[in-house]
Amino acid sequence: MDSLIVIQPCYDHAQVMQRALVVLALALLALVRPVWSAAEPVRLILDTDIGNDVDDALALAMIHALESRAEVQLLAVTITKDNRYAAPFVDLVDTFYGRPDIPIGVVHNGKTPADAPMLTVPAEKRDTSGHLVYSHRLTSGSQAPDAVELLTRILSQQPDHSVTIAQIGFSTNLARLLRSPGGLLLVKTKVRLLSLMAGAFSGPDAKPEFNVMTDPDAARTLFEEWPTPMIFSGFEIGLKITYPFRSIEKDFNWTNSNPVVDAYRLYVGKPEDHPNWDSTAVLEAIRPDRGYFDVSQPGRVKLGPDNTTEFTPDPSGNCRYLILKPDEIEGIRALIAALVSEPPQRAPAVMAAQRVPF
Ligand SMILES: [Ca+2]
Repeated sequence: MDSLIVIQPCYDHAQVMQRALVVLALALLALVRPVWSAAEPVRLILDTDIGNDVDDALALAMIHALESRAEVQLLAVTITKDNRYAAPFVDLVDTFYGRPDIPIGVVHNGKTPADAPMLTVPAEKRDTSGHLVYSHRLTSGSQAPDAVELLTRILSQQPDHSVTIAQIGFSTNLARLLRSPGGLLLVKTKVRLLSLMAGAFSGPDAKPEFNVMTDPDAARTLFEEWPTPMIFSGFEIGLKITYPFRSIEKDFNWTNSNPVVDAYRLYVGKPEDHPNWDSTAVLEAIRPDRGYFDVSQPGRVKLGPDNTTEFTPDPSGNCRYLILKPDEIEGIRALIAALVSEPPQRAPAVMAAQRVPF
């Protein structure tokens, strides 16, 4: 008689339970966000007086590099320099970096209306056939919406407490936003951080700073009424975090023409490093958790008698300011230069042309 082979189950009750628990755990893991997934890009609005210094243009190029790395989404650019070429210049930089549809808003009855070669020359630059070297849809700021209207529309469309604003010029637009109907509540609801290049915090010898003293009434309104956390990059920060001229010379071989390089050469006018105040505020806005800088204790900022910025420690205050770490200066300079000079994700809409000579 053939022997009867009884096949026993190869698992018992405890093993069944163990496997069920494993399956359940895997299912739960699929429902939650994996810890290794990328963070959401920072939703950023850039408010700039572009044209008064080249560091705004460097900061804008850096934003495009970080957007290519999915670290930031540039929602809009609003401008506080009341010059017709400021918006076309922003437009042509955005277009050069492959993002021609970023909304642009302009100030009306604003400060510093004077023309600036770093804006007008790239905006009008043509090749030997007469075509624009840097294409742009705006030929004048008059074709762009009002900055406060644009800020209101863009903020209204965003999730609550999701937007970071980098203000790297005067406070004209943001102060007007606060004073517009529903503006304060809109900011309180939608904005999570304001990172601004403004003031000077190096002690009693600190002098009035350009962004503050150009529109002190707006700065006073902003400092007293802005309802979210604010982080200040003071004058003393960008003074040390210069942009290296050797980067202008060596790091842009991937293109014959770059509007930011043109702007640098036109504005600086000689082969030297240049303070890069605005890029530090933008870097902190997009990468606030990297520890590039120390930050002060919380406090409040108010205007002194000569439009200096006076910081008073206060645990309930919404202001802090950046403090340089001496050992980090060279690293931050190199990082910013690498980002600013990074090629666009998509091919730039540029035709061959001569670089702007000194
Ligand atoms: Ca600026």
